[in-house]
Amino acid sequence: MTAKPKKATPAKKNSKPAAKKAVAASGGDLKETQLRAHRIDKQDTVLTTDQGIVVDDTDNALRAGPRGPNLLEDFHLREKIMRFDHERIPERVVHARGSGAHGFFQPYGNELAAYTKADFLIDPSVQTPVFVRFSTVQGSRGSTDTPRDVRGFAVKFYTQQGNFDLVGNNMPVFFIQDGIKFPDIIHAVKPEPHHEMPQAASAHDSFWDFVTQQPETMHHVIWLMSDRAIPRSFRTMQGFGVHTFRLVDGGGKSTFVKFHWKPVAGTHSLVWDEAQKISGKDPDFNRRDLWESIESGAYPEYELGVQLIAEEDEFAFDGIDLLDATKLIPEELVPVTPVGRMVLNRNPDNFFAETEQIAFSVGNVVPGIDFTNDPLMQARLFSYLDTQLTRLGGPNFAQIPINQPVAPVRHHQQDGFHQHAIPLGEGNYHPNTTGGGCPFIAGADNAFKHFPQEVDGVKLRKRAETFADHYSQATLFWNSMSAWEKEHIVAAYRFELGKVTRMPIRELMVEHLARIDHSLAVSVAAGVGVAAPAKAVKNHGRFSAALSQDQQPPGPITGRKVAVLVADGVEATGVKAIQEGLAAQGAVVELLGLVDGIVKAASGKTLPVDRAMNTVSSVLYDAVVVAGGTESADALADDGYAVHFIAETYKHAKPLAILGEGEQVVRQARLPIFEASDRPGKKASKPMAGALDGVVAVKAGQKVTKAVVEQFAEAIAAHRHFDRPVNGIAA
Ligand code: HDE
Repeated sequence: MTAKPKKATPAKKNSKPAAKKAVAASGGDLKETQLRAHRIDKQDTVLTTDQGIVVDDTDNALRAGPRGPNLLEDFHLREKIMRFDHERIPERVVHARGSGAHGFFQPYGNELAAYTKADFLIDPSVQTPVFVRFSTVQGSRGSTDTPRDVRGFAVKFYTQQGNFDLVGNNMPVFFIQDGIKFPDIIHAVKPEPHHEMPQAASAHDSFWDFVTQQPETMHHVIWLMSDRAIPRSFRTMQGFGVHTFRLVDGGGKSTFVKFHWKPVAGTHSLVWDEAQKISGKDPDFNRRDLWESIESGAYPEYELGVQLIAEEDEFAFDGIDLLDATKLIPEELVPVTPVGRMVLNRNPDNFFAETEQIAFSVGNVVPGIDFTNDPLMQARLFSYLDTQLTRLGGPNFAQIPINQPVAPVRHHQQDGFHQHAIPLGEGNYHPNTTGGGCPFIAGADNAFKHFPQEVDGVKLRKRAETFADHYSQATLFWNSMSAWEKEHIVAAYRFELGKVTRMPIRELMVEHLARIDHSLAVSVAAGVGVAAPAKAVKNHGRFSAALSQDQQPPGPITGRKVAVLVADGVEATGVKAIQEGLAAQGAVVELLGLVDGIVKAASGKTLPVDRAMNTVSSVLYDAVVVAGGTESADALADDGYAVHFIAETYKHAKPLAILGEGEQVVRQARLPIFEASDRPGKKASKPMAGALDGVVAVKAGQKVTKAVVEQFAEAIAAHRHFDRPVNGIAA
């Protein structure tokens, strides 16, 4: 019997915007071609089993009579259930929660040709396809995007010389110095073994117990307590290779290198209260942002930079051992040279096939890039291959489409689970004559040659003495923060330690903090019920401006999300001016009504509502506009949700535009943005003029001019306005 093909429905969801197609064709196309061969296009096809047998019914199991038992011979049922039972593979033991994207990398010029023979870094005419996976570390695969945590920033470069993986993080240092401590730190931070709590959080006893017992964690932990641990978006966070690598030129000369990614969209974070609320309102917040930016053609972009250190300068940095991953080299000592850009311009077709199955490894390097003796890196060289063997079900995971190099693969490895290739011939060993000696060994020029570093030493288990200082760079970081960054760090320590149930752990942590900075320790102690510590050391006073997020360029407003609160009777001209003005700069502007559908403007026209306010939340937006119009303002002022929306926006230091009568709604929120004599309940009603602390106000009856829109756009670009008095705001 032949089944009739069902009528095909158009593949609407998969159709790509035109702009996207154009870029994908010029960059990232090698991988695109490669993956195409593996895609299964289900359009205009009939349903079959795994064996290619056409199926005539997938809604009813085969049974003996309509009310009878199932029959074992129903191969379609058996296969369907068997496949379902085995859909899950082990999640990554760390970095389980991740989001990925395709793109390309392109060097600006050939400056690095003097340092490396890695073609993809030195040929500006070549766009190398990349796949990037961003991740959190602690939580499970289904956990929230916005915990306080380190973010993974892993890039696979599909170069013509083979795959190079830069498996980095969004912080430039790591918790531990020796890989043998990795299981300990991860056990400590993961949910506690007796009750598997808390999920995606470091605020618990075992993490802080480990931290206080292992002071080498101090530098990374202060980064973790900073807003770097709650990025606004994957588009707005930096990335770091963390370890010192080597670049090796054609003549075999090595130069130490540290890799940096700098986001074009600026380096911006959430605030902690907001991050926690987002975890409930939209746990996919960062994943959605990445996906939507790419779908809309606002491609995330990062600049690759390198810090280069000559081999002979290995010991030139006082107190910094290049092999110690808990230390960074301040940019003031070694500047970051920009060498190329990475653009993420294509979303994966299938989450599991690509983002889940991708396998990164620090060990994947190409000729021209090499390792150092960093003891953290050395352990990683083993770990990634090892974990993937289990996670991806056997040794053939490099054959999974997303992991395949674009460079040809020819070797004598064979068999094992999931062998997809069909190797031809008899010569499956080297040397051979049966296969004509092939594949033969390449000449020195294009082969990977390990840097011939001299190694000599006594076998021992010992850290170098140059690894002993655990506090100076934590102090450097603290000294480099602006006032609001320091406030957020203190609040984070207070929050985290406040969740620690064992007082001795809190006390010990405060003692450690006193070795970083006394004022920091005193402020934290005051919040966690611990006595203020004695002064332990003198702050060295050094700082590095590059470490502060406040010092980073703000970036354009492309992709920032702006909510406009409207109700029936809204003054539409002002809304239109701000909507069009911001959209022209790439912002995503959404009209939020009290209910979905349309609002009737005061002019009689109708405006379409993008979303009903109760389906979203202020924490999902970067800036808010309260529209004018008496009737609209009355309705919004009467709605607790709308008033809360505004109060929360202000509390989280976000830009706020108040148009005309919209002021009434803002007054209802009791924000300290009007002159003291002008607070709610008082008679005077002078709205604030101009932009102060990110608040832009336009008086009733006045036009929303281009200058006003520009002022608001600048406030959005600056991201947050922390000079505001926000403590008294209930939100
Ligand atoms: Fe990882 N790490 N790691 N790590 N790591 C993994 O590999 C490990 C470290 C990083 O999106 C695992 O395939 C050890 C530093 C990222 O797929 C595992 C040590 C840095 C990702 C593993 C470290 C990282 C991982 C888990 C200490 C920043 C996600 C699953 C010696 C430079 C990659 C997997 C992705 C993933 C081991 C330390 C970054 C278990 C043993 C330092 C971004 O192999």
